[in-house]
Amino acid sequence: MKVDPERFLSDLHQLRSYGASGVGKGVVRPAYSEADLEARGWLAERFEQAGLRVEVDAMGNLFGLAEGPSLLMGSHSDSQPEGGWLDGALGVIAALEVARAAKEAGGPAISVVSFQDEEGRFGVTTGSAVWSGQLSLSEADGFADHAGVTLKNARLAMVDMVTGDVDAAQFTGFIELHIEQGPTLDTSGEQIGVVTDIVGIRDMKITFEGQQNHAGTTPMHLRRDAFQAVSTFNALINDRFRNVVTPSTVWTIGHVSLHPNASSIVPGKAVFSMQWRDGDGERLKRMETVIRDAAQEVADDLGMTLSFGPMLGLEPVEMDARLRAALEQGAETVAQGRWRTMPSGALHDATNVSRLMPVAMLFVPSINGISHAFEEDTSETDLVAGLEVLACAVQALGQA
Ligand code: HGY
Ligand code: MN
Ligand code: MN
Ligand code: MN
Repeated sequence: MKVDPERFLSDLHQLRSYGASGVGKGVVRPAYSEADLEARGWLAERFEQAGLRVEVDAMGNLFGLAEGPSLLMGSHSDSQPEGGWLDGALGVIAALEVARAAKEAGGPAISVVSFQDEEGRFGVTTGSAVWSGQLSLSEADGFADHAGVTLKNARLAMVDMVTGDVDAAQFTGFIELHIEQGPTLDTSGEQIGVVTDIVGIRDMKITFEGQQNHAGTTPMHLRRDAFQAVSTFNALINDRFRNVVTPSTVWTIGHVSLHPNASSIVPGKAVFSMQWRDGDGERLKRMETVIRDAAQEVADDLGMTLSFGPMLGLEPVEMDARLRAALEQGAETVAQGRWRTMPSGALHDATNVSRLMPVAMLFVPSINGISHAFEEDTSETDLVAGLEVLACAVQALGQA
């Protein structure tokens, strides 16, 4: 089976043109945005030209299906609000190239998918979470983005593309090529990472409500300042996590909205995202206890009302041994020792798909370890190496 690096790179750059940010190679292609729909329309055409049957489910997950039982490969093509050109897109285009090369070589059968809303405009990996039964469509429909748009309304933009459900039983497994999005491979000078496991995640909204007031006339000791509550809470969890976490545990307050968000008004309300990740499900639970207790303590001390929003959570998953062994064989053939096995600190659609079938993942380096930013990039040599490893692995697996 012979992949075509030029065709692969040209499609990768074409996909980047949908929602190009004009800064570096970055993209702005949130789920269900105009750029996302343009990209999905073009991907559907490319899937068809590759001899794949195009199916789109109610969430907007876009599939290119081979005849009969097939190995599924792919990722997502939506981006973060300030996204990199490769996050997700690499996995979709590499899968398309392997599917084309396999078809040209007379087999094995490879199907391709671009999942929807992996980047969580609405929820965490929403498209593959609904497809894998982790979430119902009606639950997902109730999710809203930061502007208050519901997923139910947003996905109406794709209604003309929807063809129906796609049955997971036709697939023998799922392999996702992705950029590492971290510094490990870039620092070690290795070209390939074969993933061992994907961390688990918890993501929930927390609200502190105090008293909106005049920033000039309200003495400090009389204030019930919602931002003070957030910053006190943050300091408290950082202190208390010390005897719960390991060096690979991460936690992030990435989104804070203050009301009314004006420099001369003591903020009366703060709604913020609390996200934490670790490879150990029990540790995620212990961290949740620390978070809830600390928030309650701060609310009591500062005279705030406290509320917790819905918590989205995914458990850590192990990669499938057979698929991983095929990727390791491909890595050795292509990268001759310049490769390693490693966990994934980022979340991926493979986590949800692992509920339905065996999954495995492959990484290529991110330059300076940067991702979820316009400057995200990977050398063409490493991109092609990742594609070659996928092709080797598919041949090592033989019939899908
Ligand atoms: O946040 C994540 O890990 C994923 O890239 N959306
Ligand atoms: Mn991604
Ligand atoms: Mn991402
Ligand atoms: Mn991901």
